[in-house]
Amino acid sequence: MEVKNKIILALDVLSMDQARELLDEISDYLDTIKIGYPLVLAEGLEAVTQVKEEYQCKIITDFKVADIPATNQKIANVTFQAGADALIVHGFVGPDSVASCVESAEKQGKEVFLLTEMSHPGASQFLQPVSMDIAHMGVEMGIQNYVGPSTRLDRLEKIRSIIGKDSFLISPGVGTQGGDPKDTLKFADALIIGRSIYLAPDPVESLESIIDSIEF
Ligand code: FNU
Repeated sequence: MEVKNKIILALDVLSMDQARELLDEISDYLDTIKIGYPLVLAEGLEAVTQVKEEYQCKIITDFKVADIPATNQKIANVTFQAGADALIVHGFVGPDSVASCVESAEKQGKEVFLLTEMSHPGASQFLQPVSMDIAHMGVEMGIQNYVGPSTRLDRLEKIRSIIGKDSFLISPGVGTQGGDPKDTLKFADALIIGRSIYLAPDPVESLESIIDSIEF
């Protein structure tokens, strides 16, 4: 996946009005937007369809899918039919659950991102002990796309070494959660950024300064 300016916007606003107000200002800088539960639970899955059509961008749906294979497959099918280009899937549920999403994606010409380790402090308790195993599982399954934390660069580096240089790794946790954009891009292909942009007094200025910090 190609990501303009190496920045994926996490569109965690709670209405389409807020989404449009933000995107009308900053969509020129972006071609990939991540939509998760906040906006979809507030406005329905149509939010995915609408943002994609109105802003001509790729949509990564962040549903962290983590159910049995049969249910995962239904979630993936419905999400891709709504226009999502990619779906973030939890790895800890095991290869059969992940495979059902991969199968759905392949049938529809879409993509799956495998979530290895999360970026928040609590991820160290249960997820961290298995996150490298999840990355290895992804490699064994032939998965191309991964999510890993910008808040623990030593861990992100390890994930990159497991998945290899040709895999595509996107990283949340930049800005508000403490991750540094430029340092994260030593290991990741693109950054996921939400609050540092949409809560900024001037989202354009914030985005431009992040882009400058990456380039220089
Ligand atoms: P911001 N997100 C995350 N950490 O933060 N999908 C993870 O490990 C992960 C995620 C999402 O902090 C989070 O849900 F797997 O405001 C939010 O949508 O920049 C975004 O990444 C980070 O938002």
